[in-house]
Amino acid sequence: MKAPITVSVTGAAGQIGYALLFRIASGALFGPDQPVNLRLIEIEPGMPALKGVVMELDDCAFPLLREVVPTSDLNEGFRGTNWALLVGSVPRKAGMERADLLGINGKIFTGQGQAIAKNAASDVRTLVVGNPCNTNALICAANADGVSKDRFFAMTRLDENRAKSQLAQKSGAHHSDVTNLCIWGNHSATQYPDFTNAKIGGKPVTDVISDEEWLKGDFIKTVQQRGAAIIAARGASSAASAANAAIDTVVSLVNPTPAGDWHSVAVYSDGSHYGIAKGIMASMPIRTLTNGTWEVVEGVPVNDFSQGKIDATIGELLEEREAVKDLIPA
Ligand code: NAX
Repeated sequence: MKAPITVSVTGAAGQIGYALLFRIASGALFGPDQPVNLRLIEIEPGMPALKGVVMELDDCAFPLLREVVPTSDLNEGFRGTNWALLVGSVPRKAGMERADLLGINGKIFTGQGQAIAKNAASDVRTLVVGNPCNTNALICAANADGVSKDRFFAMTRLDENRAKSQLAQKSGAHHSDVTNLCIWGNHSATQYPDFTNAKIGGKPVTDVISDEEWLKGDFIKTVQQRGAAIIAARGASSAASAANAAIDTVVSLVNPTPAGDWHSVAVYSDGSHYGIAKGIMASMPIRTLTNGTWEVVEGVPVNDFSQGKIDATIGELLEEREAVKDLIPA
């Protein structure tokens, strides 16, 4: 029997947590022969609900699930963890400015970064889902002294999956035939779903979908605004699809990327790729080499239209960093 992999999840009693934990416990991250431990982190008001979630996990009697630790203590929550999935954060309330939200959530991620550095396993990798996820991940990485920045990620996979689904529906293809779809930049309404390099059944999207006006207009807008459309329809924000995207992200970071393809995730920019500024967490085309190593895919063509969109979303990330600069140690 393999040694268990420990996964910590913050915001574990929230709606994404509820859609995520049962899939992790049933083997969706690491396969059907890999035991897992779960360390579930909530703030005090969330602990009663978390107790109920743990009772349900017990009642599933998952063969792969070894240990479940519910806690509001960050040191205990990140002890020995191999994967930290940071889902919990404070939602934006009416009247709250974006900068206020950045500041409130930013403080959560300084403490979590420090606790990860102090307690996690030496191979820890951290995926931030809680919004604003790129800048939260930056704060977390900057405060996790001694943990390499290439071990921090922010989730843009939901946006990639949404974009693939839209292209599939428009073309009549199956979404699994859509490849090479990169989300550039921020997980926000400025993100750029790059259709210019995407393929459907191995052919450029622009050869399959001749409606360029739709690609440059409604397609991008639909992907950018999909979260708001889900809220309008469901009365609650995306949860199952967000949990699914978190699982897809980890699976894609653990397994080699199929030849010629890439996946989207925000990584720490060292300033050497596509002219993207150093020191922000920006989504780019990523290829996983082996479990634990990845690289930015080089040479993806960026035309003038794409460059304008990438500049806008990178500009927003730089503004976000400026708004939280006090939380980022030099
Ligand atoms: P919920 O409000 O249902 O759950 C959040 C949970 O986090 C609550 O149980 C709360 O008690 C807990 N929490 C708050 N502060 C915490 C802290 N400091 N430590 C531990 N737990 C804490 O939100 P949910 O729908 O689950 O969404 C969670 C986050 O995901 C939100 O920030 C949301 O904006 C973000 N999303 C990110 C997406 C992405 O693609 N990156 C898409 C979906 C989602 O919108």
